[in-house]
Amino acid sequence: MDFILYEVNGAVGTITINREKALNALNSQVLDELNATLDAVDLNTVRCLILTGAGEKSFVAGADIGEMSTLTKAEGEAFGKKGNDVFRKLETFPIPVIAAVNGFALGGGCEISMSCDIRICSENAMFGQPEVGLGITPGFGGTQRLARLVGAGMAKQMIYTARNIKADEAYRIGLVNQIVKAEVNEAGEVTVSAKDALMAAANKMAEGIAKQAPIAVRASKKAINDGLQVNMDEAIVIEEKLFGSCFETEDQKAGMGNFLEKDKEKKLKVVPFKNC
Ligand code: DAK
Repeated sequence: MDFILYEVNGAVGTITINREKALNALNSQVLDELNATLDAVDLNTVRCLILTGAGEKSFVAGADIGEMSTLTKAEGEAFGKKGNDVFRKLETFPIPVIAAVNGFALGGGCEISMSCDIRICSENAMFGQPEVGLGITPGFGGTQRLARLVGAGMAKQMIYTARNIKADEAYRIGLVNQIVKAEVNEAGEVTVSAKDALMAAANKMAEGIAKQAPIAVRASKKAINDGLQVNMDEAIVIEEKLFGSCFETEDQKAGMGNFLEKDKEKKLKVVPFKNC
């Protein structure tokens, strides 16, 4: 692969979009390689994914404007479908995906982060949907996912004005869950870079997820995702069915059994690694 790196550490897989010279902009090849990487994730061992961009400056600076500029209508539709298919694959991926946003997350970059379950970012992160300034609408689900995450009013303001927002504002409106700062010593020297601190925090969160009962985590993701698409009466039924399905797992028996036996040691050993 030219533009995607994939690394597995224990139960955590990290996908890095590696096109730093173009600020990790998404061209067709990046999308194809990302799609193939997701297909190749070994779900028997990997319990949580991290998605990030290479370097310190940019997560993903959007879809590749150079490639898009010459597209015909049919090619534009094909490009849009390619992006939407892989974004949807991320969103519905059986295990959680954490976007570790280092720097720019603009246009398609903001949109791909919103296809992930959780976003954490570095202090220098910048989010935005600048498409209307380029004469297009957000095309990789931005109008839909942004409105669902931060509410219609804030999404409309961001999209209509094409204004980029910094990490603190993204945090304030609920677009990101956490901002991670570089570590600095008393002399003011950076001891851990913003990117390294971000990846350490993303890994800590991913490992925390990977330690939980995997079927219950997957079922929770499905319940939230599917439930948000329907009304509350139907959503509760979705939750009931997924809740019920947990009672056929060894994790549920071991997890509750260990609690009742007050066996914390056993709980740690048994629950996380059964029934993946
Ligand atoms: N595409 C291609 N190349 C990009 C790029 C992008 N989105 N963003 C940056 N680059 C490239 C620059 O061209 C430059 O390349 P060289 O000139 O060195 O060869 C290199 O990355 C470094 O960029 P800058 O020199 O511009 O770096 P600065 O620090 O000065 O500025 C910046 C950083 C992020 C503010 C600036 O690069 C910028 O404004 N980039 C564009 C951001 C943007 O507008 N992103 C949204 C793109 S629109 C669709 C579905 C979805 C979409 C479209 C269609 N369909 C359904 C059909 C999605 C659209 C978008 O994402």
